[in-house]
Amino acid sequence: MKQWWKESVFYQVYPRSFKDSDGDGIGDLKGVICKLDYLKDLGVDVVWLGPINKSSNDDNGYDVSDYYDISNDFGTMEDFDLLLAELHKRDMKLLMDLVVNHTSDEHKWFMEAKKNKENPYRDYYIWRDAINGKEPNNWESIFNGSVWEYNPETEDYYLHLYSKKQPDLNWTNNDVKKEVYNLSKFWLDKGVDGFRLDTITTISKDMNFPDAPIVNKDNKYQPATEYYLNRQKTLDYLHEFQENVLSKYNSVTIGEIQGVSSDHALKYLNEEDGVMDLAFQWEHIEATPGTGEKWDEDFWNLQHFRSVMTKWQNLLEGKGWNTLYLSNHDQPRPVSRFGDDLQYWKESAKMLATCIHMMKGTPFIYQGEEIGMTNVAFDSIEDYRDVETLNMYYDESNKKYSSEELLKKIHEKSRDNARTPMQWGTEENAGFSNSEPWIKVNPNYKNINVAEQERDEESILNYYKKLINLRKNYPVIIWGEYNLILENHLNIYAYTRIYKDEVLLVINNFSSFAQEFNWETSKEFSNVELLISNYNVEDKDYKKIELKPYESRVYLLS
Ligand code: TEU
Repeated sequence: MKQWWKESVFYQVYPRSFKDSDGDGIGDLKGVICKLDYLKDLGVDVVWLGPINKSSNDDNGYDVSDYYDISNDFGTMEDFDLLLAELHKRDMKLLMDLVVNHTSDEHKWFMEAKKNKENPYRDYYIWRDAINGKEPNNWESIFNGSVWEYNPETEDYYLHLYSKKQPDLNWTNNDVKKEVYNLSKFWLDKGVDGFRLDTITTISKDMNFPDAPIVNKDNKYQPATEYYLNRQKTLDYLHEFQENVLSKYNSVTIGEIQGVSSDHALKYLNEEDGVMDLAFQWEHIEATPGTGEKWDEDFWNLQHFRSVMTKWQNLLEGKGWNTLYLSNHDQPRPVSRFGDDLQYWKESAKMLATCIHMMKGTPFIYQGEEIGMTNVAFDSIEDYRDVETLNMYYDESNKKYSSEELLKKIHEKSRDNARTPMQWGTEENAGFSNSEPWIKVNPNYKNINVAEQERDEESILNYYKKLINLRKNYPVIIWGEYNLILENHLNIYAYTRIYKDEVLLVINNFSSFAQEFNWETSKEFSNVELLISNYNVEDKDYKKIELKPYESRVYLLS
């Protein structure tokens, strides 16, 4: 089925870190507006804007205190309307983040709810009494510590899966659902083109709140995802949302579906009666497949990545549609994690982009990825801002680690790796702001920045432009069926895409060594065209190639 978002390229803007227009060190909406031509020139069709509503800013906007207003940090509703108009004028679209698993504790609903047990808003949230003078159960928050926080006014506890400033909404309450419908309609009626549903697979909880089994003896609190992730009720709520709101608009809905395995995915994503158009699955970027333990050692490897990508490509063939991404505001920078951010920085950033952009699905570029921005390693915890990172560092159960050990984990995994300011140029603060930014700029901005890469024809930025341009010119890149080849190769990820009588052959060397590519195929093609490569190659032999470190090649065969 043809849908506008299947042929689009999305770009994620993290508003705090994109471009500051008013000199307060925080990115803002006018900053985004002044960079729209840059995005258009890159080939972007849709901008996904991280949360911009009023917020208590404990989790950078993912704690909304007013769904109908814009945070002062980012500007005004007039700025927003202008941004939307300027996007539409350029034939681009806008996707907003919808954060409705929880609100901020400074949202008026919660301010009311916590006053007393009779308050009309009380049931908008989830409350339980203490058990034996302690928290109602042993569930661990995604951001460390207990999921329960004591409220002295009512002498009981409220639930927060994330930080204590992010109380969870009670989706069993019909009034909550109505509020969500109304606020979504407010933005859709303004003309926004869709939503990314933040942490949507956690909206239903097991309301009996049983203790979770003890898997971590050193910790008072235990992972409890089986009681709140991806439950049947979540699907029911999403069907209702679809019926009452989304079906009435030509918008796109993208769910963040952590914890949804591929066996379950079609319930969310099948084109017949799924509950969303697209989804961000997580399996391919999980560090410790299966455990979900973010700060553990990273066991990510090509075999795992390839098998997960292939599984999703095959699963959704003809039934749904994939998102293609390696980075977002919650993940370390892909070139640092999956490539080589030193010796083969340029080659590996381009290789990763090729691997993802030539697959079947809708590509998402996270700001700075298109110039190969890297992880950052601040020496002091004082320079970190992310609530998840800080909570981990100061958590009681992590006292067993030295500060150096904790910083090492943070250098590898912290979400702040993705949140340092966008590197626009060599001027002070990388051209992000003319005053001190809310989080330090990555010191490598003099070498890695947009201005430099606009000048350099061979830059990562110009390579992304070419990839996007190819997608717009070769239907095989959008519609071709994916087939894995060289299934067990230790270092090469190669696949074909087949559409009508054309075959796209995509070859990626994931290692820093030369590799032999040998494709044992009996097929013969009379036309062989090299569409793109991250090295200068003349060679037209697509069956046997001596690949250089991190080399990528894409051939069109017919
Ligand atoms: O993320 C959902 C989520 O589970 C993440 O917190 C994830 O576990 C973590 O980022 C891994 O490092 C969404 C948003 O993308 C994230 O930025 C928010 O903090 C979170 O929801 C709460 O709204």
